[in-house]
Amino acid sequence: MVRPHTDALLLARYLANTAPNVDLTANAKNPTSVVTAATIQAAVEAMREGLAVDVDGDGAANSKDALIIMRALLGFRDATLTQGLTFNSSSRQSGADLRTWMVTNCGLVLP
Ligand SMILES: [Ca+2]
Repeated sequence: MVRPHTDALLLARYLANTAPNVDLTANAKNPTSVVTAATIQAAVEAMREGLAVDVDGDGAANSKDALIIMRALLGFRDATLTQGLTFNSSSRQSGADLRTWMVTNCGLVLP
């Protein structure tokens, strides 16, 4: 299960981080998880390079995408999902389009 307070938080931290090999899992990892920080970083880098988390379709996987994923996992919809975000060059800009893309392409089960 993908959770906003662990998985989405880790994604946000890693997508925003510019320093390699930093453990960004402090207070953000499920205590029962045996996945290492290095494994998480490798997974996020693979998603970033393949644009697998380019939710808005602007050609970059970054903090904006992580925020959209976190909001969606928390149940945000429609205008609340996109409030305060800029989508100048994004191919997906509406809350409905973003949610559909995450369900279809990321396999997320959204509330
Ligand atoms: Ca993006």
